[in-house]
Amino acid sequence: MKKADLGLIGLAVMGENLVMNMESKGFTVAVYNRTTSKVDDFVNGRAKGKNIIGTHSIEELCANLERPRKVMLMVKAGAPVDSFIDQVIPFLEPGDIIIDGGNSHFPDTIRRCKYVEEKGFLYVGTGVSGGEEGALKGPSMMPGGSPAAWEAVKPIFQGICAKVESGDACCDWVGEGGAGHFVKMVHNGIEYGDMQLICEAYQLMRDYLGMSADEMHEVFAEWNKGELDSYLIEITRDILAYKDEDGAPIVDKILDTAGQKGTGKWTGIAALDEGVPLTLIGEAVFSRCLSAMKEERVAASKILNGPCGKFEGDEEAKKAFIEDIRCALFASKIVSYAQGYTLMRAAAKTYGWNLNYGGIALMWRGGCIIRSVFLGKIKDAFDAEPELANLLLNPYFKEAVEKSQAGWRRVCAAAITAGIPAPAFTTALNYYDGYRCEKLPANLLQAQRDYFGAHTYERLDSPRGQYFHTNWTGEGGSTSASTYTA
Ligand code: NBP
Repeated sequence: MKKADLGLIGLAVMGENLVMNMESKGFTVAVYNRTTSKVDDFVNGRAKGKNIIGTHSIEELCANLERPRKVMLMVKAGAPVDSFIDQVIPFLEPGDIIIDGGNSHFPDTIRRCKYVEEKGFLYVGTGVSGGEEGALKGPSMMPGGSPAAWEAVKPIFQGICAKVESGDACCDWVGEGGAGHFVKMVHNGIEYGDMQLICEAYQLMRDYLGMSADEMHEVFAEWNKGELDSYLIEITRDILAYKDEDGAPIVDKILDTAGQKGTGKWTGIAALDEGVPLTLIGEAVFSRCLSAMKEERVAASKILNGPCGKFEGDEEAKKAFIEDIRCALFASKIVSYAQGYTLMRAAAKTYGWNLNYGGIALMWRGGCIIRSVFLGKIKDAFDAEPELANLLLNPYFKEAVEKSQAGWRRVCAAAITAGIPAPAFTTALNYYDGYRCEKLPANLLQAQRDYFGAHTYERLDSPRGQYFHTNWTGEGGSTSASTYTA
């Protein structure tokens, strides 16, 4: 058998399916797994008769690879990745490439890329999105790392990734070091946000409008035909129609406590580090945290009072309110992506990445969990203006928000009045109103900081960068604290 084009370590759901995908596109793949019985199960099962080489040691895996060797890790993020890097390196020659396709935290990828490059090899940290089906049929891929590795991995990655209608690949070089994993992290954060927005729409329909799962299924089916056309709206439509064995909607039987694996949290932390308001994703992460406090919430629900308002209106008014919810979802989603892109722009500056924002939208346009028609519009926006400071300023999105905002405001007001939580809808609206506010109350805040800590302030009637301190009480001296923003 000819040597393999790529060696893959980690035969769990993602690894196995990526291997099957690569093989189906004409690549030969060698595979290895820590628990080697899984290699045997795979080559004697799904991989039987295919151009897939099972190996039982890393040495054997590397010996079976064409040069430059490409060894891809699809293992649990964290220590296993470092451990495999050290196990693989002794069997590599200069120019060989280690690829990490797991959900690694981008600072780890920055560190690993440097480490592997210092040893004379190349490193790629790539986001892979789309779950099991994506891995098999075409994921969205977001590679970054050593630029010299891209030419060698490009034919494989662009061969197996998702394609949009035009045939363009949902995979392109993102940037150096941890850029690929950073973009994948923001993708996951946006996924948290999109899911939370859908859940808020669902709760308003269920609790405020008193709609059944079947009725909501119809609404999501309708929404999926328009501006909101996306994978997450589509699966929500299908979930709402799915019945348990007794014929009742299974969604009604699922415990309302959400899990999370940390990528949303990382995105929020990155935003805090960069000083970028990423409020919607933040609320999405905290909403999962609040949902996880089930027992506490059940107890509190018996103690803490507030309105449990129900919609009072005829069928026509109800229909109009459902359209308002659609508007709230759409406008909030635009805000979420605007915030996510602002974070990427800030990180690009911090880490020296030259990110292609339109290209990133294209990578997310197909194959991944947040895939949607909407991302095509984001690509258009950044293609038209690569230096666009905020998506909200693009003419298409500006108009879309303006068209949606009356309904969006009615939904936020109704949710607050009725006592139904809508943290993502409302934080998005607050961001919109804050971002378009020429004069925020931070003048008072600066006065407070200066009053208690002599932190200084700038004045409207003086040039930027000139700092003043007032002796507010007449008791302090004229010494001020140094002026910096942490
Ligand atoms: P898992 O994240 O469950 O990882 C399973 C693999 O990691 C197996 O090969 C396992 O070997 C290996 N592994 C573990 Br667990 N602990 C190890 C250790 N201490 N040392 C060496 N190997 C170890 O699999 P997955 O869901 O296929 O995900 C793979 C990567 O892709 C992860 O980083 C994940 O976050 C990412 N990802 C997953 C999805 C998804 O939808 N599942 C989507 C996108 C990205 P063993 O067989 O010997 O236990």
